[in-house]
Amino acid sequence: MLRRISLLAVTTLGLSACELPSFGAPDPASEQGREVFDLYRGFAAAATGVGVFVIVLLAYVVIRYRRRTDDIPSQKPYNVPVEIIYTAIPLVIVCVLFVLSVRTEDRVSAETDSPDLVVDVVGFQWQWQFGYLAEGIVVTGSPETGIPELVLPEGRTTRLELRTTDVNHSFWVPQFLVKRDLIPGIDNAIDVTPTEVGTFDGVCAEYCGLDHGRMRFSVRVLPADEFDRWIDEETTP
Ligand SMILES: [Cu+2]
Repeated sequence: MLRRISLLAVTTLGLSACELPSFGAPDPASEQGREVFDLYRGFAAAATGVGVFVIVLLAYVVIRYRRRTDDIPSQKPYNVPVEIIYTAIPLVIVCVLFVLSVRTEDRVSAETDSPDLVVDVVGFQWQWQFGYLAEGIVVTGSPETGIPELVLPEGRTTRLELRTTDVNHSFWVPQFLVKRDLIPGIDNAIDVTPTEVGTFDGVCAEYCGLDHGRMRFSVRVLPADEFDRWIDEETTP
């Protein structure tokens, strides 16, 4: 029976490692998002594998040792080898997940020395402003102009410099799977390399007052040549 349980556990873990589902995460639309997506799937697969293994063991114990006679089963208090195993295995799992997390965090937070584009992202109560300072383009959201649009080139790395003029906000595009706070007095930045052309929703992810829920923006990713044309159009008087 134990051999069958181990076989089932190994099969479950093996299967989950081969064809990992998304476990509810959005499809990543950037290189950095892909890193987070893969890490998340690894975590979810490990948790599922451990969960299934525990449930199988519980079911085995409940069925195998159900009360069939009035005899009290063996009450052996210690089993040192088993205790070592069930302490060591979770430790190994936690260490592996920890190392994978640090490596992913390093890659996602890495800032290239030479970004292809720099956009100054300013959050304020309760709108966003996107400034392409080198190109002389500024997009500001307002109740009149509607949700502001951040236009980015596909396949190029854009540095987003994140500032706030009042309270804490947080820049979050769910399909980039990366979120970074805008904190008064702190210069935060993230690099994003979009891999999908399309339009994606963005929101403020840090409660910042009355109209926080309306502090939205959209991101339009264009193929690089179309992006260059967009810059030309925007800068042509
Ligand atoms: Cu907010």
